[in-house]
Amino acid sequence: MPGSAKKRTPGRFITFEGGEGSGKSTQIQLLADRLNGADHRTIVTREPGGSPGAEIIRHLLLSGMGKLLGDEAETLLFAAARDDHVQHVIKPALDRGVWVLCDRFTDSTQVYQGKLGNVSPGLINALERVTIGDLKPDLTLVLDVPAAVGLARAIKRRGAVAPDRFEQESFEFHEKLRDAYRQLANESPARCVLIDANADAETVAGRVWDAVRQRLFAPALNETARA
Ligand code: Z5A
Repeated sequence: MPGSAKKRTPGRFITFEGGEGSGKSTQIQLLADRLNGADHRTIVTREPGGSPGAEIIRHLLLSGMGKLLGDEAETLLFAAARDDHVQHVIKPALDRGVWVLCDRFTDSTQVYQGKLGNVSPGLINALERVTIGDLKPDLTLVLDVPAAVGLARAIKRRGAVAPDRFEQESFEFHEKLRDAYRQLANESPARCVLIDANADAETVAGRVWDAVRQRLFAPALNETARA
């Protein structure tokens, strides 16, 4: 009926970042359950991957094939996967008013290929402009655990399965990774929240929910109160 249609809540874009075994996949699902329970339509997705084309590239990257091509070519593969994912999954979902929860996004490229790799910020930023344009996450949750804790969790989960291309990196690499993520969260305080993820999953989920409420719900509640 004209004039009585409910105003659609805009979709929100939340990304999860952090090192190996920091608990992103666990927390993203717990947040999705909570948001679904609050009647927000959500999708959970991941990078590299998240769309059929990007999942093929993921397979290539995690097998170590991308690394063999060199640092820049591997970065191009991450960008190609992101482009497909953004065009076919993330943007359409946000346009439909769906909340998109994504396990890793551009910050992973900035940290892994940029701060820890040999790829120039010029190339990384140019690829970012091409693949995402002005699509920035509304909120990025950076899960922070000591490298030893994250690696122990990942090793326990993996069991007898062979480590992938990134799991093979040294302990020192994973410690630097943690520092780089902490620095990133410090540099972008308007978008990022650093979450102490060195606790049981339920406690961490409470911290994640507090951050989501404060950053994404409190402003809307304040506006309603002012109206
Ligand atoms: N990469 C890149 O280089 N550049 C890019 O642009 C992008 C990615 C997008 C993808 O790896 C790799 O690609 C990634 C960076 C690179 N490499 N690394 N490392 P992936 O997708 O295969 O894996 P991951 O993103 O690193 O996530 P992960 O290792 O699967 O971990 P997680 O998702 O953070 O954690 P989890 O699966 O939720 O938990 C791990 C285990 O710990 C599991 O058994 C849980 O049950 C357990 N767990 C979870 N939370 C807890 C708590 N709180 N206490 C105890 N145990 C817990």
